[in-house]
Amino acid sequence: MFAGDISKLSKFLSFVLRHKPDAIGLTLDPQGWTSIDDLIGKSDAAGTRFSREDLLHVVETSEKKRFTLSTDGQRIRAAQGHSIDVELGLSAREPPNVLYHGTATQFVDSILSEGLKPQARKQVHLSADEATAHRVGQRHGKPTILVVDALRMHAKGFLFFLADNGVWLTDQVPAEFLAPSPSSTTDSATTSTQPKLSR
Ligand code: HQG
Repeated sequence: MFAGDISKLSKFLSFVLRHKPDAIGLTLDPQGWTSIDDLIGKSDAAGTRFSREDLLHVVETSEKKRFTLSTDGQRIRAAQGHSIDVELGLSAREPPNVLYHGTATQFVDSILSEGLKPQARKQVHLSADEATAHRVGQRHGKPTILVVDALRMHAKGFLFFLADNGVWLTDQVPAEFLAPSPSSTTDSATTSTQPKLSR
């Protein structure tokens, strides 16, 4: 049984499945999958002990559905959020008319001048609804929601992908397709200074 807080196990899994599998000597296949037995064994050897039941508990209770199980239940991968190279094998699809990106207010000037970039991750993350975008933005400081003119981007040839957990992904969003949401806060209070990976 996992000795710590279950959210710590979730963060550990995000760390190895999105960013640093080699930190515990784990190998992901090109689509980001790894064997659950291997993950448990290598984690244990590296000092993080948890059971298959603990792992399934994290997968099932993750409100963001961060992790996906293979249909045979033997493998696991992060649904999105990678900084390492994986080919998730998602098909490009037509996005809704608009998508949303939640960010910290102090990043907005930079984003509106140079566009939305994936920073440390492989793709930009977009949400289908403003409430989710608000939660994403709050992770970095005082949130501002940006509206992405997604269908117009799509019409111009930009590709959009829908991750296993409902997060929309695209390589970048040029500034011309971005505008602050009218419902977004414009307060200037901020807490963080630089975008950084929290998971
Ligand atoms: C910002 C969470 C300045 C961008 C969430 C963001 C998501 C710029 C930060 C997932 C910029 C990167 C990803 C520019 C982008 N100038 N700042 N030109 N372009 N940025 O964490 O989208 O809990 O890598 O606005 O729910 O915040 O981990 O991306 O603020 O789905 O499962 O650079 O992570 O999911 O930060 O979050 P991140 P994100 P989990």
